Amino acid sequence: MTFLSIIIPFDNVERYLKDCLDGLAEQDLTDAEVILILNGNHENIDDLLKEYTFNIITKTFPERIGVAKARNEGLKIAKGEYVYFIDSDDYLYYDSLDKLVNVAKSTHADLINGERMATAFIRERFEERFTKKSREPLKKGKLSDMEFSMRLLVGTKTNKKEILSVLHSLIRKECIGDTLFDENERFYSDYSFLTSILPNLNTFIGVENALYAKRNRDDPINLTSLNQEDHGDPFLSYATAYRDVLNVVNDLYFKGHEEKYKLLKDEMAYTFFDYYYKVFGPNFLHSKDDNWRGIVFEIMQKISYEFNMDYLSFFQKREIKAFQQNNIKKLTKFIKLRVNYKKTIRVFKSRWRFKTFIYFRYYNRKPINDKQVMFASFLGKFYSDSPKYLYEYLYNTYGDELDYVWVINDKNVEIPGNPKKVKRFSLAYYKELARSKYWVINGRQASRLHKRDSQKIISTWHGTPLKKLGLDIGNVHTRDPNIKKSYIKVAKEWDYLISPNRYTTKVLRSAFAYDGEMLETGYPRNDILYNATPEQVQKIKDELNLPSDKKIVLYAPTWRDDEYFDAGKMHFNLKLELDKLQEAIGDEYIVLVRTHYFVADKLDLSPYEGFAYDVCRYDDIAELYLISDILITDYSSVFFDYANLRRPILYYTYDLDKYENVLRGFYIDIHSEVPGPLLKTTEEVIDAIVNIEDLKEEYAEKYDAFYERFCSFEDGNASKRIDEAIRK
Ligand code: C2G
Repeated sequence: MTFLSIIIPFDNVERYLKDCLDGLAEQDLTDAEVILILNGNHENIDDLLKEYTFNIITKTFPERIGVAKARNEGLKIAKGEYVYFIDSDDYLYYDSLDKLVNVAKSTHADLINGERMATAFIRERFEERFTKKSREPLKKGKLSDMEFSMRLLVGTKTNKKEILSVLHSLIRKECIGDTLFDENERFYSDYSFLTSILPNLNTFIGVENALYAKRNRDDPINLTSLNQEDHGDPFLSYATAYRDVLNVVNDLYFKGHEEKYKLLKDEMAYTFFDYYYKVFGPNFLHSKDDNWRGIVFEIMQKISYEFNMDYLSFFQKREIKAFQQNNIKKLTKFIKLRVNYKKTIRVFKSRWRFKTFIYFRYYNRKPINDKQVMFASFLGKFYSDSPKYLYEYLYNTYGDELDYVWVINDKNVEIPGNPKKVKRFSLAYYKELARSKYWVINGRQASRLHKRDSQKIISTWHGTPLKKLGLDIGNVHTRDPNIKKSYIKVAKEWDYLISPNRYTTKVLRSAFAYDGEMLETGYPRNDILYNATPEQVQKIKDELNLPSDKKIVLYAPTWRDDEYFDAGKMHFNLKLELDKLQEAIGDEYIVLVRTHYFVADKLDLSPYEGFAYDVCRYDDIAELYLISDILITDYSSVFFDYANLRRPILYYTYDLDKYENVLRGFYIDIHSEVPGPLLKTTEEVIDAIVNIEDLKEEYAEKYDAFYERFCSFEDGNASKRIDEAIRK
């Protein structure tokens, strides 16, 4: 006998479905059937399904039939005593479904449900969000079973806009009868379905700590979910749907079952009010569209009579009364008062908010200096990369005709020409940012900044991508699950994006959804690789106090998305065994170790004095390329630049499988297309260095092809070409 039928409509994104099925696999599904409705063409799904041992029944529709019809198809074949709906992009956490099933088996209640939480994290990372932001109880004090269940039915704490949801509820099949979802309703079919079966449901139980993760998709451009789709005016559509549901509930209310409907109405009103108060109120204030304001005022006015005023505070009551008194002026005054009060408190509580406030309200209203260019490289950590070389070109060409500002956190760093130096996120930084006609940056600007219309952003980016980037990454393993959205938002503000080769042009367009102007000029940071004189190279060595009788190996690995202390602060485990290396090649070579600029750990290389040198804080890696004879890297973009020198490159890829298949994935086939060997152990690295001449020969042909594809735009004049293109 099947106890439970789990119905999953699957539309797209296999990796989301994997999270969903992985969550189910952790539940006890011995007397359950999983009904997967494949909605649209999915060729490779069978391989994924083979990974699971529970009973999966699939039904395929080659065309996209929509969630409502997919669920109906599931209902038609469901044999379980209970039905459970889960969406294919959502997932369960711990034993949440087991908890519901246990209650169902012991009570046979009509509806048993748990809590839904919205999150952008992948399943593997959900715990961090959950444990970091420990949840407050939904309502203080003890709730009755029915009260708690109604509360869970109505809204997720993090997604107030949802009115009623069938997700994460075990519903007795008998109570559903022949009721189906309305297939003409694209967004709100849950509402009519639930209100239709409500009269048949008498016993409700809400279960604590049974969590269901409602996924906020991480890429709103390519993978929009129904929830994230444009519903037209969000408040209007929400308020209209709310009013419709309310009408149905009111109707039922007067036909009996007072307790049930009163509780439901109160819960709905409570969530609706919360949305009104937090999101809609401020929008109402700031909208410039009086017509819209009039329409929504009217809708809110009707709804305002339904609120249970007992739940509201003194200030909240004032606003609702203003609706009831049809007094839009009074309402606007009240909203203004509370919004401004809240803003002021927030601004004075946090330093960065205060500075941002000054930036927008004061600096951004002053005139722009048309001659001013502001440069920043790697978050103000270094004087380096393409911004450095573009700056030097402009300074040498135009001298004092332009005004220059450098964002540099260590003001002792020497910069030729004495530009104004500001520390990132200092008040002076905001002031100069607001005045500068051009911002030259090599990464993402902070998403809270907004350039003015006449300001121009020249984004040089910082490397030919090997590892997948931005929207092209599958699951995001970093600390920030919303990183994809931030990529899109930030790239929209760029006016020029610099590309070193055709391949990068294509990648950057897709990774950032960028459709602005692309300058395929080569990288300013590589100009020096063509222009440096032997004297300049010797000077770099001398300044670093390196022995002149040894050859130099530069070890420059990248960072790992899943090794972090906090956002942007990464760990690095040095896996290259320097003792072995020193013993084997120490007579002939020294090693420069340079971790990625995200890495926060400090290296202790003191045991290898005279052999290994810490160059992590050295500003410009291009200068390190120039002095080194061999590069060892892994998945870092450094090898694309280094290849301009046509010197040997070794890949120390000890964690290749994980990096390639779990963390990122690559754009090119690292196994066949890179111009050097992939090495897994220190011994292999030693062997490669000892036999470097043979390797050079072995890789000569591949190196030529690689150079042609990735370096052929470079000739030492990229900065000049950028200047010309922008001046034009
Ligand atoms: N870099 C460095 N030292 C390292 C690694 C990187 O100075 N040990 C610098 C190089 O200039 C490199 C740039 O930082 O080109 C970007 O580093 P990647 O390791 O490629 O990693 P990431 O910052 O994630 O950028 O399109 C490029 C990608 O965005 C990768």
